[in-house]
Amino acid sequence: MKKLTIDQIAQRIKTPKKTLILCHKNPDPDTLGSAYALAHVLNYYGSETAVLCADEANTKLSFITNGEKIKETNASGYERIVAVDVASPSQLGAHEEMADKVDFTIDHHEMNTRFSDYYEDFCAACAQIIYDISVYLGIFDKLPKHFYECVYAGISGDTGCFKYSNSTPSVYVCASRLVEKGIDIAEINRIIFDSKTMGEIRAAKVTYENMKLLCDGRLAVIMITDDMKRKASLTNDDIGDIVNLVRQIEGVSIAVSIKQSDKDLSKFTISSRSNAEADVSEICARLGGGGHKKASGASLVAGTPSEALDTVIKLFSEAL
Ligand SMILES: [Mn+2]
Repeated sequence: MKKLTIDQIAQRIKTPKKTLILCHKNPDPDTLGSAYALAHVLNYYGSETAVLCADEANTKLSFITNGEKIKETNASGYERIVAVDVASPSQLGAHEEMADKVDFTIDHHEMNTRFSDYYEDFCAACAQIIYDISVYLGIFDKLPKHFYECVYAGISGDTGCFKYSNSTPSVYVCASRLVEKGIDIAEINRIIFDSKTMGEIRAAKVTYENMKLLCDGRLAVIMITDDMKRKASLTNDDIGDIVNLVRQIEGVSIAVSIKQSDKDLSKFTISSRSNAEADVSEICARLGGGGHKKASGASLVAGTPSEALDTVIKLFSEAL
């Protein structure tokens, strides 16, 4: 596991090889934008590329994926495998066993487990690192418009449309150079932030009806069981962002969503957000997960939903 300098990662990228690019499970605009932006850089230097993810991308993000079915990509026959925005092997989901074969990782998570040679920078988005590499290589101006759209989508996604505390001056400098390229930022941001499916609207209704406010309203928890999903006809995409719905409530310091797996009812996925000082990545790390101080996730095995709920409430209320 070697830490790579920007020059070393640039040299590896310049070496043409048939390359498979891995995204993290439940793909968001940053992992997808980073993968497709990196593909453009690799293609520039003669590498053939394909993108693979354990879960299919939300159809509204097809402006990044070009509508490709990235869950169905054939994973064999590549000379090199790389991972973007992937903090640990478990983040590869069903492709976890491929972690051993990864040549290098490009990532921005402080909790990265460094499972391969890696290039890291703890900036707002992994896509910002791909931008930095393109600038270092001197090819930023030579790439197709889709590259600028992908980088912008990744950065806008991970900064909550440039409003989170990770929106540093360098984020705005990078965004400024992307806007200069004439990309349609209003449409990209509308798709990522202001477009909801009817399923997402139903998920919001279920969330507000079932959330629990604890610790004098400072902890908000929403549990979505498989049964609740069935009754309201909710897909995993529909409930993808519910943690942010309860995070909006005034007075809430920590928001947590718990989602029961539809494949294995004893498995629960936890997403957490901190509005204040509490470091949710520390709490998630205790469950074997991780992420950022203000946004982290983990998995939990429990006999029943109420058992999972009790564990989560106990852990997160301790942090308040
Ligand atoms: Mn990211």
